[in-house]
Amino acid sequence: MSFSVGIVGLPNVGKSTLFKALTKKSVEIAPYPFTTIHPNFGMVAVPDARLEKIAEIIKPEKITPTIIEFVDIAGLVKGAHKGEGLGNQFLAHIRNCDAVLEVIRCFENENIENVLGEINPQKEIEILELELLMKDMETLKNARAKLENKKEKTNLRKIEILRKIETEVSQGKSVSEIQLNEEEKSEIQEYQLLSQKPVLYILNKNGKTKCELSNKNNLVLNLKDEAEFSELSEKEREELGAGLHLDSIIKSCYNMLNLIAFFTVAGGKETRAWTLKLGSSAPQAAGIVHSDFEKRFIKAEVIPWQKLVEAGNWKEAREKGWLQIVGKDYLVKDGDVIEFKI
Ligand SMILES: Nc1nc2c(ncn2[C@@H]2O[C@H](COP(=O)(O)OP(=O)(O)OP(=O)(O)O)[C@@H](O)[C@H]2O)c(=O)[nH]1
Ligand SMILES: [Mg+2]
Repeated sequence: MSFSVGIVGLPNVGKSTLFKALTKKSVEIAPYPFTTIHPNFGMVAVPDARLEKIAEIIKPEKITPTIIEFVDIAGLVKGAHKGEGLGNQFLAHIRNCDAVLEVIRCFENENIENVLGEINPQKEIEILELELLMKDMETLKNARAKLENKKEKTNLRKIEILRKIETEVSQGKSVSEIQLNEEEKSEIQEYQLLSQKPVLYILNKNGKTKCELSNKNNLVLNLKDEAEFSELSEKEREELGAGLHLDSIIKSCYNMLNLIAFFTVAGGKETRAWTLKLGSSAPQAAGIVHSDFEKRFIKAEVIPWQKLVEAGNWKEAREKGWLQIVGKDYLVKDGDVIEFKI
């Protein structure tokens, strides 16, 4: 299981440039709108200093980081929910993602068409938000109409929930901003509503353009530099004094998805990081390592990664009594090193 993050924004804002910097895949990047039509998919290793530290003491044959998927999606324009531009198809690709990176154009360059006609992050965000909201309205309406047509009493509660959310969305509220209880959340889960997904804004800036966003989760970067620097070796970057910020993007995505990492050492052969939703149990973690393991889970040995590093190896940790034996109810913590017993 891997989590995926969709790269979204108006045409010609630098989405593919960001994708290339993150994934090192060569994709088409051009100074005209709608260069990307079909989505590009790429897997990226999640940087984690803890994995390196564990590997230093375990000295495995192999070190495997956990991964996150990025999807470079076609540019969206006003009216996309009605099929303008590359419209609906594009919205379907966002639906399949767990979180969204919105690239906002803050660089000036008269040779690269600015679809908005000006640099205005707030306005750009409003266009994007409105399209996602309109699409969600449509999804909610269709879902409700379908249930109403069936005339089954069991649907009454769900219809009520859909109507409530529809009303709030029609007033311009993102689904992520609406207070929902567990029942409501679970009733709408199947629709994968677009405005419910967590968002990180990337302000793509160069030169002295003033570009700020208050009270939104955002990073200010120069994506063209990031893409160019990502092709250099670490030594070349040092000489230029060019820092890369891609790690902070990847980590921010990880955090906004409420993900945690746990580690396995496979008896010393492979030191590996895995991704888990915060609040998952030990058997669920086992199921990520191997689909069979969730059912066959009996117990597990667990140690916080710092403790393992301090002990120096697994055997020593056991002798010190630092390994905790846990059962099915144990909730995995970020940074746990786990050995499953099946
Ligand atoms: N000056 C400058 N140019 C940039 C920057 N980021 C991207 N560009 C250029 O802007 C143009 C569009 O970049 P793309 O990455 O193709 O943009 P996109 O958002 O994927 O565009 P579509 O796929 O058409 O929606 C290219 O010519 C890039 O080289 C930047 O930070 N500064
Ligand atoms: Mg593109």
